[in-house]
Amino acid sequence: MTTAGTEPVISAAGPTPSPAFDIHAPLEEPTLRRLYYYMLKCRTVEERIRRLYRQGRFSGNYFAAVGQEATEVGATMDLLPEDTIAPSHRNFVTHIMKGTPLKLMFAHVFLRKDSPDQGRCAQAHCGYAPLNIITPASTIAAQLAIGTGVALARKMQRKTSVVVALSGEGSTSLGLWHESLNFAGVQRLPIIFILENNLWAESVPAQLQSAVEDFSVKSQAYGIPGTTVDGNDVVAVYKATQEAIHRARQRNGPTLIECKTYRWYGHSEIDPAKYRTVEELEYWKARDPIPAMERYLHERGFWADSWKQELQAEFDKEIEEAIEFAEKSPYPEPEEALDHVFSFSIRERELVRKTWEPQIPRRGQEI
Ligand SMILES: Cc1ncc(C[n+]2csc(CCOP(=O)(O)OP(=O)(O)O)c2C)c(N)n1
Ligand SMILES: [Mg+2]
Repeated sequence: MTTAGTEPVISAAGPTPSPAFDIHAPLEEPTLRRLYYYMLKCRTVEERIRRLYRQGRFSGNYFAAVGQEATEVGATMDLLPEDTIAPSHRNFVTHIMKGTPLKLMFAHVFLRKDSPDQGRCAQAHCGYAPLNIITPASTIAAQLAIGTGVALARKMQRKTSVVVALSGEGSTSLGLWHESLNFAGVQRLPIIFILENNLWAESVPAQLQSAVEDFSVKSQAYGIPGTTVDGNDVVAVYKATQEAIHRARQRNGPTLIECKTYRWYGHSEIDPAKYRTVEELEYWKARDPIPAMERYLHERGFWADSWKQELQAEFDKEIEEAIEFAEKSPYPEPEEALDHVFSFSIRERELVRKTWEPQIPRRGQEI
C-alpha cells in the first residue's frame, strides 16, 4: 500500500503500463475473505446504529444501507490512501472501508466533538479529509460534482490516484449527475461513478425516475463505458470496479457502474416504507449478499462457521468500545459551528451579534 505523500506521479511519457485487471480470473482466497469480513462488519455496525436510534441514544437520523453491503464493499475495498471517496447520504459505512476508526464514526453518530468533522454535520453528512473522504452534500448528486473536481485536480497534478463517487438511481434525475459525467467524459478523468440502484428514491420507484431498464446506458451519452452488475454479488461489483480503477489509473478515463441492489429499511429511520410490498422486500431479503457470500466461500472450501462467530465477537467488542468512547466525548461548543465556515472577522461579528430590530419607515420619516 502506498502511503500519503509518496504517491506515484505519471511521467510525461504517460503511465507505466501494467497488466490489466483480469475480470475473468478467480479472486484469491484472502481477497474473498476480506470482502466477506467487510460486508459483515458494515452490516453489524449499521444494525447497531439503528438499534441505538430506536433506543433514543442519539438525536438526528440515519440512512442505513443494510442490504446493499455487496455494493458498498465491492466498490470501495482496496482503495489506496490517496484515492478519494465521494459518498452519498447512504454511504456512511464507506468510512470503514477507508480506515476511519469506529470510535470516530460513533462519535459522529452521537454528534460529538471527536467525530471526523468535530460534530458539525448530521449523521448522513460525514467526510474525513485525512482519509480523502468528501463530506456528502445534502443536495443529491452534488458529491459527484465535487468528486469530478477532485479527479480533475489529480489529473492536472499527474497523480495516479482515482475517485470513487457513489450515488443512488434517484440522483440521475438531477442536472449535476449529467454535468459530472459529461465533464468527466470530455476530460477523461480518473473517476468511477457507482450508481446504486436500490429501486427507490424515498417513495419514488426507479421506473418513475427513468424509462430505461439499465441506468448504465446513460453513460453512452457522455462517451464513457457503462456496465450493469448484480449489486448483491460482491465479487461481481469488486471485479467491475477494479477493472474500472485500473483503467482510470492508466489515464483511460471514467466508468459508470450500475449496481442493482435493494435497501431493506425505509429511506431513513423515520420512514416506515409503506409504499412497497411485503413480497418485494421478501424477494430481496432472499438475495441477502452476506449468506450468498458464505455459500460462495463454502463451495470453495474457504468457510468455517467458527470464523463468523469470531468475527461477530470481534466486531461487537469494537463497537461497544466505540460507543463508550463516543458517549464520553463532549459536545462541541455552540460557537464552534462558525469555525472554518466564515472568515475570522465575520465570525467575530457573529459572536457579538445583537438581536436585529427591523426599522419600519413611516410616511415622512427619514431612516
Ligand atoms: C436536490 C435534492 N432534492 C431532494 C432531496 C431530498 N432527498 C434526499 S435523499 C433523496 C432520495 C435519493 O434517492 P437515491 O438517489 O435513489 O438514493 P437512495 O436514498 O436510494 O440511496 C431525496 C429525494 C435532496 N436532498 N436534494
Ligand atoms: Mg435509490
